[in-house]
Amino acid sequence: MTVSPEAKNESAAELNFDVIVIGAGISGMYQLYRLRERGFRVRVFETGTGVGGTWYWNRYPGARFDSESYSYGYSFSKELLEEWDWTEQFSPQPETERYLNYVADKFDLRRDIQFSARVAAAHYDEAGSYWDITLDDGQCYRSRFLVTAVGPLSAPTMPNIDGVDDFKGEAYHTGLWPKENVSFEGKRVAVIGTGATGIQTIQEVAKTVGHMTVFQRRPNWTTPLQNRKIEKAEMQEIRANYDEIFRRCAESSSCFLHTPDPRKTFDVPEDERRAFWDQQFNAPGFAMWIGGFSDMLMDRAANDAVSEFVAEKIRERVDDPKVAEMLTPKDHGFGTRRVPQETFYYEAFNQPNVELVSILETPIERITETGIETTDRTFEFDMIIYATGFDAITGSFDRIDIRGVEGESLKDKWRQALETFLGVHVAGFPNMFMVMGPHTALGNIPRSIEYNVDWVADLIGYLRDNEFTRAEARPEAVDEWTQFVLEKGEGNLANEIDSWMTGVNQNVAGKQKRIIARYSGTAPEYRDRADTVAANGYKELALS
Ligand code: NA7
Repeated sequence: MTVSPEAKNESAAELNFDVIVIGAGISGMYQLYRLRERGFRVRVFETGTGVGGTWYWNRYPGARFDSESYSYGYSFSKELLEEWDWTEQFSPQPETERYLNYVADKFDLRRDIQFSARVAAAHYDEAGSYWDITLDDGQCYRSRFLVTAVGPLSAPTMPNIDGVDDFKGEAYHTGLWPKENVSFEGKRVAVIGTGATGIQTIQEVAKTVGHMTVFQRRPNWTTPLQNRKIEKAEMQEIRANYDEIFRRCAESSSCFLHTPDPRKTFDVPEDERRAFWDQQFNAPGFAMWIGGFSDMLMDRAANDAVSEFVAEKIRERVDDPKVAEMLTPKDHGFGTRRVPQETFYYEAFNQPNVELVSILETPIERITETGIETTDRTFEFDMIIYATGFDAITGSFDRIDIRGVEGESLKDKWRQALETFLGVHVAGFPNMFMVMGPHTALGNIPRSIEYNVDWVADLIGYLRDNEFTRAEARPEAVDEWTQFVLEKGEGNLANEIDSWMTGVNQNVAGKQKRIIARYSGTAPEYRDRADTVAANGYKELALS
């Protein structure tokens, strides 16, 4: 049954579902599983034609995990852990997408997921205490609760460059990459953007491209990924070790297998310090970033020192000193933006068919029918790849017309001030719960997702068991949590830099100023606080 727009104000007896979940990525799939387990009637709306969210959309060449595969899958099902073999330390997108499809099949999730269903609007009805959800094809559905599982990095943004729509060749945004095979052979390809996505794309496309021109605005610090195959025997060992792996993730500050070294940079003698950095730099994954000295992101001199160490590594690998200089960040220190992981990224710039253009030196003036014009050159291309990122953290919310009590718009509210309770609740938006919303612990995202989803499932279960139909964060709880998040962000050098992590996107109107968009305390501290809220009967929420 769907609710006609005219029938919207009828009684709550007209509820189509207990809970509507937006998004069938890692969060939405698990939320569905948990809620269905408790007997709720759930419907998930998903824009794509398949499950996987990030790992459905980001099928660009070279897309893969930067976290160890076995620390990044679901941990909730022993059976699933028994059955699934990861074949690489850092799973490539096709394998991850297969994994998430396997999960969907195993737990029979698809029957409650409506694909090709983009949620256009979600309006709260105060009289009936329910949410009316409208899809972009006009269908309407009503549910008591709304869970947003929309992802912090799922609203792709094109660059605000004149003529973007004029180009007549092939054009792709990495976050909207087509399912069909895309060939680069013999083609003149432009890549705009050198974030984590651009770097994965560039190093992969370089393998087969005719000629590639990389348009770089600000370079990023990177470290070697050190990917390798996982053989069957090693997978058996990993499997036997899962309890320990997930325990380590749970105890670490950002849920990664890596954890900061408690020592301070300059307390360690220089030789030892360099040996430690060498070891971390050459270790797989985020060892250097997440596993650095404890003051790396708080002490400017410590940050300068580690940055200089990584700069040396760039100079060692890039043949042309001018190109090496261009690839070395000047405007931010190591780790203050998300550190992309690379495999032969720098070596790509030693290829004769790969060129680097700094658009800080020679800005792009416009995109034309046949290519790109900078202030000093005209380039002709067969293909332009936009690796220009996302309207992060709040962007996916902004793209839905979400309205709470008295029709207040969430987008407008957050433009005034980003305030949440535990990153799950927003005052004035009763019965709406966010998984991986702003101000939650992100870190190793699937680990954080599992915690968030369980917490939300417990809350919804509690509301049903106690016959509450309305739950809203109390203003004082929102103030206190927001204050806590702001305090936790103080002194963190990452919060002084423009990046998606600080909510800045020059391509989106109104997102030019830095905000504290993420919770930067530790995950254990986050869980302690959220656990206490639940254990004390959700006193921070007004329940009725
Ligand atoms: P990022 O990290 O936001 O990177 C986007 C890149 O695109 C970055 O190099 C930007 O330069 C560049 N960009 C964006 N807009 C423009 C315009 N208008 N002109 C030129 N260059 C531009 O996004 P990613 O997709 O790489 O990664 C996002 C996260 O997803 C990643 O951290 C992982 O956690 C997964 P800038 O740095 O702004 O100068």
